[in-house]
Amino acid sequence: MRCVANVPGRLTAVGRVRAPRRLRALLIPVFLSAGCSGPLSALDPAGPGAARIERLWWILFWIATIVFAAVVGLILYSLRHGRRDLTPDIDKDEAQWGDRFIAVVGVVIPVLILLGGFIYSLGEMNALATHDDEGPALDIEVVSHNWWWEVRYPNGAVTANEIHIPTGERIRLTLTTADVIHSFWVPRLQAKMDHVPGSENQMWIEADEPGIYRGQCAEFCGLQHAHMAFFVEAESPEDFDRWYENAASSASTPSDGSARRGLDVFLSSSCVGCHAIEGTEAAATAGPDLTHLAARETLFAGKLVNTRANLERLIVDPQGIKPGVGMPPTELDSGELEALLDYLESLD
Ligand code: HEC
Ligand SMILES: [Cu+2]
Repeated sequence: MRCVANVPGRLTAVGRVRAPRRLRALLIPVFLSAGCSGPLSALDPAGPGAARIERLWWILFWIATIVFAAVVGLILYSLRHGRRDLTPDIDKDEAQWGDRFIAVVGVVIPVLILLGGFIYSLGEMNALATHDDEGPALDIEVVSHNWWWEVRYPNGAVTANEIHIPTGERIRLTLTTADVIHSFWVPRLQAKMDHVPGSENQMWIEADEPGIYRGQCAEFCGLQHAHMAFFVEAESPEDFDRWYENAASSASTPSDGSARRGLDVFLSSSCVGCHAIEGTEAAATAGPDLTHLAARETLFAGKLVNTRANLERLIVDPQGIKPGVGMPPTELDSGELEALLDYLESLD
């Protein structure tokens, strides 16, 4: 009793009583992560790409769990039944069995498991990268910038940080960058892929159900990397078509007095040097296209909700909201500012 740990029977008895409770404590993080859902969870797939990744993840998880349990089991077994007498009086037969055991459990089984996992992963990677033979339903160009996403559609529609797609269709994305390396990642839809300076990468995305799927730049790109979010907005094909047609149309020139004055403020301030509004002479591309600004949910790559108050903050103090952002503050008198806001809010 003085020296409990040295008495084998005791040790296992103590171990047997305590193991389940300890095991349960060890499993808590496992169950917590298994319950992972939420907007950025790759284990909560909303399309066929992410579903493949989720399946692969669980297969690897269970293989690792079984191997871990087997190794721990063998350790416990050897603690209990292993030789206590370490004098080199080794029985010859036992030694031979030991060699075979090491060859099978230490070499053959690990090679089979690793090789199987490798081949299966290669197949999945290939499926995630391959496009449809008939060609994609839609080709969208995504140009990443410090720190926002420019989105260009084949019909001429240009938007920012919000990528509308129809559900149930395989959409091809062509990824390029205007500056440094960024990485496009919508965990609930697909694997991530980098935007690399000087080259063009392609990937596909597909969403099963209508919904808003959050994306995030996944390659550190400077001060506001964390505030470089975006959203994939999947809509039924009918809703998408409605959005798509409107998104390609020019901004209507306001007839109403204040918004009309706001257009003049826009065209006579620095704004016109960085932004485009289709249907006006503003055609610069240093900042997001604002043609249908009012139809967007968020501003500044997910940093702000699109409200009048936030639009005002963003014009007066962009550096206070997103320090380092490529947009300078603009000083306007209150009449000009109200008119400009009226105009920006009319861009739906
Ligand atoms: C030097 C270039 C520059 C000037 C001048 C400029 N902007 Fe910007 N603007 C940007 C950039 C770059 C962004 C994107 C910033 C980001 O999200 O990181 C932006 C973002 C915006 C956004 C948010 C758009 C979105 O979808 O997120 C609005 C609205 C906007 N600017 C309006 C204006 C107005 C109005 C003016 C004039 C008073 C102006 N900007 C002047 C570069 C500029
Ligand atoms: Cu980034």
